[in-house]
Amino acid sequence: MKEYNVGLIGAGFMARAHSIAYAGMPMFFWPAPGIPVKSIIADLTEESAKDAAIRFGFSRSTSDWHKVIEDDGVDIVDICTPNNMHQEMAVAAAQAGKHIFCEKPIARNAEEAKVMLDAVKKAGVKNMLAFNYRRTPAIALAKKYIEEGSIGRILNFRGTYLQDWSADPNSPLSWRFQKSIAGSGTLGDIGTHVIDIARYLVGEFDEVFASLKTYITERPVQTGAIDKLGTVKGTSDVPKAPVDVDDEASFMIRFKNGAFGSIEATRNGWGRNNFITLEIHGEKGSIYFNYERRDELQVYFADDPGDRRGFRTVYTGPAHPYGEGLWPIPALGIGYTETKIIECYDFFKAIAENAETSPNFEDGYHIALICDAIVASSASDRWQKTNCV
Ligand code: SOE
Repeated sequence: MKEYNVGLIGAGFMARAHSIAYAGMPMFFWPAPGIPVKSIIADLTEESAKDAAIRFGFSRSTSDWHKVIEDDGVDIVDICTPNNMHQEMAVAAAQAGKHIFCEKPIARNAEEAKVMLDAVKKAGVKNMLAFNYRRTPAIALAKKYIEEGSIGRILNFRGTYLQDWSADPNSPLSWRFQKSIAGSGTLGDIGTHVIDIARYLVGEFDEVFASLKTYITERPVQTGAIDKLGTVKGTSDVPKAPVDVDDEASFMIRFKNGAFGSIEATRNGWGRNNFITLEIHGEKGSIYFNYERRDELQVYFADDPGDRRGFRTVYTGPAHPYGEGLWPIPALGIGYTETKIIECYDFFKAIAENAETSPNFEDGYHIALICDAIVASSASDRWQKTNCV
């Protein structure tokens, strides 16, 4: 079985999730499409990189990410850094002929994303973005229902992604609140996950009408680069600096196929942790999903006899997409980790079979175009074409 050496850049919580996926993938999916070998990891300092190598199981470490890309033995470069680094790293990796797995969103804006897309196309390397939620078996099952025509032509998509980790004004000004690093706030960070799912299940966006809001306009300055996602609080004696990204992104969508949609995303919704919901209405039925009950998909069929109509709950398990590789009986529990393991499996499969990856940098570029249109719509208070072709 072919081994693929992985070079990982970054050592935060996403790097941890990816490292677990590399270790776990062949344990879940066997025979594996390839064996990930955790070869080298890069972080900001020699000390933190070494620490990460021990913790995440990499053979070597470096404080210079270029070394990961220049390493002849590395087959796959995995980018788990803040968004402002994605373009430079991905272009360098593509030029070195490495396959690329990159955290979402692809970049700060569509211009950067286009440079990345051109680079991977030119180099002919595999490229994938870590929009992991579409790999939740229940969402993959929703896709199956839709493709089979079970709920008919899609009329409406309603999506939410609600969190509360930034609702406290004293949670510090991490890179996620700085436009120069993140590109946008809630929109790029979590809104893009639902945009990815909407494109996956319904289709391409034609135009958007959006409202972006910033509720907490300054936050305590953070010392150190570690992204604690609101778990570390600043205090009133810590100086504050401005937030220049959105806390909340709400937008309506006209899909190219005629469906209508809406998405609301916030990181300031007290009481909501990772509340991704989807409600999809078709001409013949409906689908509902809530990530906080992610083993379940709710489906409703209008052609059920009148006295039997109602949403029914399907518990995902071995009979469902990816189920055979996961757990032997339904409802043992899909978690965030499983979605990352499935994502890793699909990426390795695409490499081994020389097949197309999904979502790839082309998808990422389109999502970036959509985000740019959302920003423009919010500023102009008008519907905005996405320019996705
Ligand atoms: C923070 O909002 C975050 O870590 C996102 O960056 C991830 O993409 C999401 O999966 C969980 O929340």
